[in-house]
Amino acid sequence: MSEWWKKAVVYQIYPRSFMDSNEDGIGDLRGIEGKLDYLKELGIDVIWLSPVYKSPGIDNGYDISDYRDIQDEFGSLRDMEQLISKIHEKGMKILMDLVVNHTSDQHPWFIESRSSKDNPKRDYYIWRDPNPDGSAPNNWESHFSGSAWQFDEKTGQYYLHIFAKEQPDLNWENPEVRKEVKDIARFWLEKGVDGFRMDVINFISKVPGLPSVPNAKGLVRGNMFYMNGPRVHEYLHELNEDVFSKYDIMTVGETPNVTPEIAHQYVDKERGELSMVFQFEHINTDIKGTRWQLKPWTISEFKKVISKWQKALGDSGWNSVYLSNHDQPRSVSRYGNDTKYLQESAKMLCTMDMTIRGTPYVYQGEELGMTNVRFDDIASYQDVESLGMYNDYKAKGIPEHDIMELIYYRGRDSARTPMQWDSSANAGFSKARPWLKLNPNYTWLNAAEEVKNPDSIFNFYKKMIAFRHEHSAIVDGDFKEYFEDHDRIFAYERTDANERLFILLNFSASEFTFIMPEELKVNSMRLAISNIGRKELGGNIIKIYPYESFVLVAEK
Ligand code: TEU
Ligand code: CA
Repeated sequence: MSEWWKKAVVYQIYPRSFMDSNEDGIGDLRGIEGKLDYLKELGIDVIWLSPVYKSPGIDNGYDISDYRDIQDEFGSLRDMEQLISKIHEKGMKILMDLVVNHTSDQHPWFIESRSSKDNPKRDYYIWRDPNPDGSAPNNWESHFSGSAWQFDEKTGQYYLHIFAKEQPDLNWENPEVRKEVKDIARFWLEKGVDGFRMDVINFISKVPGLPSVPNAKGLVRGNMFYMNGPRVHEYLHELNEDVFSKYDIMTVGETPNVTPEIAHQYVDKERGELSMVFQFEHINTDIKGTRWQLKPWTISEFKKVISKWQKALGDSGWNSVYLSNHDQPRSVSRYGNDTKYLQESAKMLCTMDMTIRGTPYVYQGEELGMTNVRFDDIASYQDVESLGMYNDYKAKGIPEHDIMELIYYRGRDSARTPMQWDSSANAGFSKARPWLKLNPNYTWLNAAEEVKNPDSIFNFYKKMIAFRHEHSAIVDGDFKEYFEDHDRIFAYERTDANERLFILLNFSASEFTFIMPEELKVNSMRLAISNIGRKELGGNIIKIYPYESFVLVAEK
């Protein structure tokens, strides 16, 4: 199989917030179809859709009740087939989001499973007796707060849910469950989709006995007992053997808590599992354990993690490259500067994403420099995760102000505010009131403005994507880091048989003089990209501007 995905640039769409075509305030498939030319113009190769299957929407589609049909709000199966063929007609590819660690509690399998202890589907999920005192089988905490176990009156047992109680975990030890998953994958591959993003796929194998986390006070996440569990590689290899390997597709596994060593086990070609994974180390550089325990972010730690992964994967295995998605705050607000240096810092981050080794993912609105939002009160927030934390922390007596600051800094809704298409009512996203409030900055930060402005963030993305497509060293070249100890600059070289690229990124708002060592031979290189309109380097002693980035090229 060709490894076309190594050269591809992927764009993630969060369908609810992308474009509404029928005036109900919710984005939909026809809305996406109407914007394909925008994505084509940007230079995108692959579109990944967050889940659009039938779902009660407790976790915005990550709780699926029918894997073979489309949620009414998004359209019909017919619309989906049409979208797939339109995407292909325009020379792009499409990935679906396969969420199979858990289903919705409204999935017919779960409805049957909970109906009686001897129902044939009982064993599709993870049921356990209560402890003698009636308490939950272990001390695991759900990612969305509270116990990971829900007691079911009818049969007197608890079921496991690592996420919301409406998202019961599937029992992958049951071969019938694995067969169902293969059938679902085949169903979509036969419809022409070009691969899958696989939700929390490293959670599917639980340690037998489901032990409590030792020495814990109260509830804690049982990560060590279900992340990268004992049979996960067996299951993925089986899926690959029986299904994935029969198609020319790509697969990207969402895998929190992986090190490069663990990632190799998922993505090295000879393992026959996945094409690549989303690791979390770089985006967890501002937290201590869970999402809500913050620590200060430093450029030094961030670039250390990025370069560790750059060095570890590439010759064997493959990286995915991303700074944002629907679960993360907006990248420019987090790693750049979303006020004074919005333009410069968004373009600097883009320069990094498009020049390091791996397949880059652009999250909707990132190409415009969309920023985090601050709504005044909790009633404006929708995300099950933020609301779960809010109620939990309220009950613990944490002040309202502190909780809201956490949501502003880290909540998922900032990434989910509707796409900002133009400056008209509701940002051109919908004629009706959107399901989640807009970021008020849409009046000046929007696609219509940026598409026509040659110096916009959008046009910089377009230029960088084209640049990436034209330079083989970005895909295949080595990665070599310079000035490792510098606390503001991240600099590296990408080299293959044809060319040598040198990239410098200033991750800070400071301006300073920098001396380029002679051995870098920068004066014999061409300045190909600058995010501040620089025309030349002009020697070895350079004044570096806030959030400046540039790319130098030398042909061999
Ligand atoms: O996310 C899983 C995940 O581990 C986190 O990013 C999660 O959002 C949580 O915030 C950890 O603090 C995936 C999906 O991307 C997410 O949208 C879903 O809510 C989740 O799985 C459950 O399907
Ligand atoms: Ca709609």
